[in-house]
Amino acid sequence: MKHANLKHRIQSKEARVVVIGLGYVGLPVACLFAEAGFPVVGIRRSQEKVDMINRGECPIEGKEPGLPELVARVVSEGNFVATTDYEPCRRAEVALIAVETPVDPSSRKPRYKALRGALTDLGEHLSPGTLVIIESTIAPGTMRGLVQPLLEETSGLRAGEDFFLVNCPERVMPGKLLHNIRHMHRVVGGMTPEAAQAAVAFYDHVVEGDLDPVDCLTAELVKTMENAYRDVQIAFANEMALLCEDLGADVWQVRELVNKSPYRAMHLPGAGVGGHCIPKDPWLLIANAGDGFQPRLIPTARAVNDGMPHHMVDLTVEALEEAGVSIDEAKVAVLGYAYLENSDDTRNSPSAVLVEELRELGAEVVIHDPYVADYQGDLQERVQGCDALVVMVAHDDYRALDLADLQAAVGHATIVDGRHVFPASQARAAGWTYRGVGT
Ligand code: SAJ
Repeated sequence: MKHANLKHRIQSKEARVVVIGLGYVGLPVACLFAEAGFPVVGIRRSQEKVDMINRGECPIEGKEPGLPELVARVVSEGNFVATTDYEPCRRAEVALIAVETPVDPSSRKPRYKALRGALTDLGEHLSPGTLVIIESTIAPGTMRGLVQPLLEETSGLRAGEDFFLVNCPERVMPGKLLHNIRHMHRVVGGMTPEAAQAAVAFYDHVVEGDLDPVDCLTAELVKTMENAYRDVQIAFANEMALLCEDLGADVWQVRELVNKSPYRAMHLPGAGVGGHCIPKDPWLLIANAGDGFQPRLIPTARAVNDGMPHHMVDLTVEALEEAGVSIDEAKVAVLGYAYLENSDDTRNSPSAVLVEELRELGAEVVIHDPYVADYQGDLQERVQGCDALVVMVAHDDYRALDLADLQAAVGHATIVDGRHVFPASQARAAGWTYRGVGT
């Protein structure tokens, strides 16, 4: 299939689309292209999830405005069907891969098991003229070093000659999946300029933001670098919080005044950095760097941020000691288990690290989180008789709390605030023993 024919089929929305991986990236993408009028087949390994989607039900948990309705609509209109079978790839003109790309917790190197599986299965069913798009976040150099060779080896076709190859990194965020796909700018990295052009024509049907055609390496760098940037910024804020604690200052007041200075945007110190992107992408960014590059800032920022849940444990031990309670005799309530405020997502949650360490120190730990099914329930009841409350997530529910109401339920009024939910002066005036990140 010549490039012109593919572009025509894309522009007329006749091009048959396959989306491999129907998670929080692939499912909304598949539905938006189906809504735009393309015939879309989604491929997922789990038959249970495939059946759920084909019933018009959305398997993504958490609040995703518009997504459940969109899934139901495109399935009922017949533009979107899910399957576990890769056979539809043979007839696909656009094949999009959106599978997870985790990092090994000890080696910090990418684990591409899901990506290799998707590439191999697609390659075995790849037809000439197909536009292959990788939306997964990958280490710079992966398109050239893994994706292209594996697709060529399993398909017997040549990238750039027989099929088009693109990296268009996703920029989704839990809670705003559809909004982000529609409105965020996207880099479109083509192994050839023609590939990038075809992908720009494809995304133009769904994306209202800029579509910037670049080469693959640039696209891989943009995505991993934008999240490494955020991790370093958060690490700076956390280190300044530790400095202010040491000097007896209030980092929240200092931060507010620093940010009055032009071009300053000091991020929020906190109890840690969780989620599916920020803890992982900095490691992807530097994964393929050679001996000529010595990463210092990226690993250091990761270490600072990974240290914050441990710092919260130290603050808790300290606060309890001031209240005359030993950690190994304490009952501690942890408020918040999700990695992000007003979310049910617990991936890489800093709270998990804190809970494990508190229990290792002998504390009895109860957990509350209004969004996480295992930890929902009446907060007043959950904190009954606790010696300390540790605030790990700034859920709106916690910001609305009245400390006086809480005090009645809690034994020793001790609070350790990891997200500046309760201003120190207010807590101390109410008679609480207070510790907080940065104060
Ligand atoms: N956090 C801080 N201080 C901050 C900001 C965040 O401690 O100033 C913590 C959060 O509590 C959380 C973690 O960092 O534990 C990550 O928070 P996040 O706001 O970065 O949310 P994520 O992980 O969902 O990041 C996503 C990213 N989007 C993509 O990868 C496509 C990120 O690039 C976005 O900047 C971010 O959403 C966003 O702005 O919402």
